[in-house]
Amino acid sequence: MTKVNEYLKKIQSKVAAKDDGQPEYLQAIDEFLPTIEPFLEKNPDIVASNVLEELLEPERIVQFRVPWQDDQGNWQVNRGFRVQYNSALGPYKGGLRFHPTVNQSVMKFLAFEQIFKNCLTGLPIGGGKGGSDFDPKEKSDEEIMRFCQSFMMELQRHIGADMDIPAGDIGVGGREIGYLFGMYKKLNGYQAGVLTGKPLAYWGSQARTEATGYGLVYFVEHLLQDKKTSLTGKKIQVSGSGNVAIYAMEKCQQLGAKVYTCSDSSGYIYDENGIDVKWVKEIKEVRRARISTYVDKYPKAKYVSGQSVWTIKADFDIALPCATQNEISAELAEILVANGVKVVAEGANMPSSLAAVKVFEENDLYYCPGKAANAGGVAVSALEMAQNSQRAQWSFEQVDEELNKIMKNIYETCRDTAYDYGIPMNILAGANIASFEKVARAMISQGLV
Ligand code: NDP
Ligand code: 2IT
Repeated sequence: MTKVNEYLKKIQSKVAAKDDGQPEYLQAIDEFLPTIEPFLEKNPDIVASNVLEELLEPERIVQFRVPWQDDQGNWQVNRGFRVQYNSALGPYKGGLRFHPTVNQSVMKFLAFEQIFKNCLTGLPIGGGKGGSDFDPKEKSDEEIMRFCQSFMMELQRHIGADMDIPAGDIGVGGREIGYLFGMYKKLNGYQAGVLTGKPLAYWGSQARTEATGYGLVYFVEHLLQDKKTSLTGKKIQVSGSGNVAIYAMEKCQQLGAKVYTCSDSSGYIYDENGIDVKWVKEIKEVRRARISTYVDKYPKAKYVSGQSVWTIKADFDIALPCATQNEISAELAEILVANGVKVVAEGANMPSSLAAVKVFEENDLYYCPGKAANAGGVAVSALEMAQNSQRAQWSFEQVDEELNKIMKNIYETCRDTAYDYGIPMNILAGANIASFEKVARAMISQGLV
């Protein structure tokens, strides 16, 4: 074992001992640490500084009680979180997730990934994440409003336009951001820049709704162009049917690819004629209904209840997981490989298990990790902050063009960094090394704080 390898193992076991019982967080760390080994070998000053161990400790974690009243007058209580992980490159920035599976482990893995993702955008933002184990499903608008107001009553004391800027994630979209913003304003006065993903009327950014999905597809298009091909005619498999999935499907179709699948937590749709994205928008954004109702309009499409979309055995070129963490196990990854998939690009955060990533690497797929491929959402959030500071609102075309440039830059940074370390097309290692170097050097230059 080399000295660096020994050092990494020591750090890994320290974190494992301290954060025992946080499997998602430990998974993110286990995925990260081995990939930076070649960088540490060449940069002994970073090892000597022990900045890595400092980086693995979140700067601050806030946990709080969120009491709210349901429509029947019952008192309900949920748990709220904000993980302010790292501010070396700017104020904490990252989404809020409302989902029953939210706990400290999930919040920490998301915040950890966010540090490196935000760094890759090249914009001045640190890493954070927050949320609650509140389940927005089947709640009335009034219940959502009361919950968001109570959540913000506490969160407001920890955030600020130059301090920590939340946005959306699973279960948090324009409606929730609106209620959260209203309560923040009541308590602190109007500050446009305290949340991103705001509706356009009160200074949200054009193209923020589309940004994660569009950005994901731009990333894939830049990779394909590099390999002398394009999305035209490609067969695409998508999971999820929320914000990221919808706009990924839309952009794939605009660029000439055909999308056959989408899903929600109840089951999946396989439409041989290609998914009708407008109809999915109607189902999910307007009716807030289940994806099973897709077949009401397209009775020839197949709906399969209770199964993962990744169990489908058919010809596909590209897989875009856009639902949630660990949706692809090693077994499902083997099916993707057998289907002929050549590119896996993650719209979701950590949708592939560690064993699945290993399967992709062993079979020479182009594996594009979430922290690189789904950075478009937070990148446009940072552009929203810039617009809010300027008291200006840019056009859709201007934001979209900037988004595409940022995704190209992220792709090239990952590619070139991997190449420099003798691991060509290891986009995961390229992403981790390039962003770790920048964050670690910023931390060292700011001293032990
Ligand atoms: P949405 O709430 O809009 O949609 C989430 C989708 O994923 C729904 O179809 C949902 O189905 C499905 N899903 C969620 N949890 C589960 C689960 N445990 N099992 C199966 N399916 C599930 O969220 P987003 O589209 O915003 O987020 C999707 C992913 O993209 C997440 O991993 C998020 O962290 C990531 N992401 C989001 C960004 C953004 O800007 N919004 C930016 C970067 C990454 P159902 O409705 O049945 O729950
Ligand atoms: O995972 C993510 O990058 C997001 N949910 C978006 C965060 C943001 O601040 O826009």
